[in-house]
Amino acid sequence: MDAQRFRLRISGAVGETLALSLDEVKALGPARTERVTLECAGNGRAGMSPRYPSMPWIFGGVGTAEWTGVPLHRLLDRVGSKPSAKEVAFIGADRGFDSGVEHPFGRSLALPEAQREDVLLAWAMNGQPLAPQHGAPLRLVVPGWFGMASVKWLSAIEVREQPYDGYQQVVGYHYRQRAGERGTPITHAKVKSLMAPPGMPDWYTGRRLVERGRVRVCGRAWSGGGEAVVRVEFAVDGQWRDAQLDAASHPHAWQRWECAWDAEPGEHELACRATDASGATQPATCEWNRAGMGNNAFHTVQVTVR
Ligand SMILES: Nc1nc2c(c(=O)[nH]1)N[C@H]1C(S)=C(S)[C@@H](COP(=O)(O)O)O[C@H]1N2
Ligand SMILES: [Mo]
Repeated sequence: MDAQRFRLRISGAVGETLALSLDEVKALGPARTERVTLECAGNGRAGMSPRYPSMPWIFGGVGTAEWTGVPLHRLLDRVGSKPSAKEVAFIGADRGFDSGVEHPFGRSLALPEAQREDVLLAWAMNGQPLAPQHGAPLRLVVPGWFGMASVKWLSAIEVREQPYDGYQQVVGYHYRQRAGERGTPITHAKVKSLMAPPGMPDWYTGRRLVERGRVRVCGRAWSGGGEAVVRVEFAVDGQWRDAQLDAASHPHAWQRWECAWDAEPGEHELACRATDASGATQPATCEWNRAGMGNNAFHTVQVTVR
């Protein structure tokens, strides 16, 4: 998208309809930077069987970045939402088909959620201008939610009195057992942890080869909805122990954890699991759902120690 010609339109149940240039968006108020872990709701889909024919994510559909932008509520305050307003819809510039239905990528949030101080209209990532693949020139960043809420290539905002019925809102992003059933909308990310597998890999199987002796295994843990991770456990062959966990220094960014392991020769299974402040923890296997969403089963790694 051409940043010079870019206009963000805001309309609907507002006092004033606007079309703002990128500079006008930046001038809405002081910039704010948030460190946010964004995870795709489909991360882990490859581990659910039978597998839905979408991106076959294993573990890689997650990352953490510092997003700089202006709180969306400054724009909402500026245009003045009507008392009847209930939701805010965000429409990206990209269009496509899913199951034969043409639609733009659009998502909505309830008004109070959209008014949170940390929901940003972001134009920078890690101190650099937003890259095209991450939504340049402007994207929404919704901390605590799975990635689909953070609409990229943002082109229009609609303040609504009726629920938004876009395809990605009502058909996509639900936990469902069967096609066509109503299901449960996907919102916040779930509690999850990953480890950096120690040693070196056998490429095809992913099994790791580790030298005997003291090994420091480290990883990251996060949760959604602003819940901090309060505990990470690490297991060797099913024997769980507490790992050392860094405090949550940013409310929506993953936390580092580490655990020492005295590796003894043989075949072993390593695992990690996190628990958040609400008490939610990771299951050994995640309940299947049709689109392969929200798989937060333990991360396990098979290791041969020599
Ligand atoms: N306009 C638009 N925004 C979008 C999407 C999209 O397809 N179109 N994908 C969403 C999904 S499913 C995810 S997981 C995140 C990915 O953000 P990233 O590419 O910066 O990692 O963007 C979200 N925003
Ligand atoms: Mo996603």
